[in-house]
Amino acid sequence: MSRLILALDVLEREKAIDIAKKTAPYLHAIKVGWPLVMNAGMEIVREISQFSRVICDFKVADIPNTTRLIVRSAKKYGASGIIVHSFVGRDSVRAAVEEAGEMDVFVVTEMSHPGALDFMQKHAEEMVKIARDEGARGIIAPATRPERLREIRKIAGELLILSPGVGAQGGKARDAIEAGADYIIVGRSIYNAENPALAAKELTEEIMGLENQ
Ligand code: OMP
Repeated sequence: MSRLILALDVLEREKAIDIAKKTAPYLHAIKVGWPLVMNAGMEIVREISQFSRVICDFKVADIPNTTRLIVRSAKKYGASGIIVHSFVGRDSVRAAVEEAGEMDVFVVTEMSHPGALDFMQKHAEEMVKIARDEGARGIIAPATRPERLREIRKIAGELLILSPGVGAQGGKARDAIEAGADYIIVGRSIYNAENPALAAKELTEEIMGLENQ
């Protein structure tokens, strides 16, 4: 079973469908966010969900009522998961989890880019706690800082850890998996590759190889 999630941040519908179809056999899920939805429309979520799990990366950061409306809409289009922020507070995360029902809610903690050190890193542990307390399915934590990933893993309990930052941002799949990530999120290194299916296949095999060591 693959532990790779493709971040499909391309802007054209046809390109997105083509890459999604070719890479899907090697993926756990496809993450669709604002860049694609703003160009191809929400129908793209329904289309891709015909052959892959789709996680809607909307990084929802709003009051509980608006959060509910966004989660309900993502569900209507067939998403299997949605990503929300927790710095807005536990009531918003709770609203997302309640509205999601069967759909998975993933909570952003410390992000993978350098700017995460300005604010998010200082509060990452509290964000993990909110995700745990409010019954989220998992969290997002940085492959670019395996040492932080390891700390976050210690307090994450049953939460799944989805880890972006492998490849273009400099993180390594091996380091993230060894630090406790359950899934790796990869965008540019796959969708910009000459052969995205091959890139996805190789990464998935690399991760599977780590499990067998
Ligand atoms: P690449 O850097 O191209 O591999 O893409 C990474 C993907 O993960 C993008 O869709 C980012 O928006 C997303 N991401 C991060 O890079 N860092 C984070 O801390 C959180 C996310 C995310 O929530 O998916």
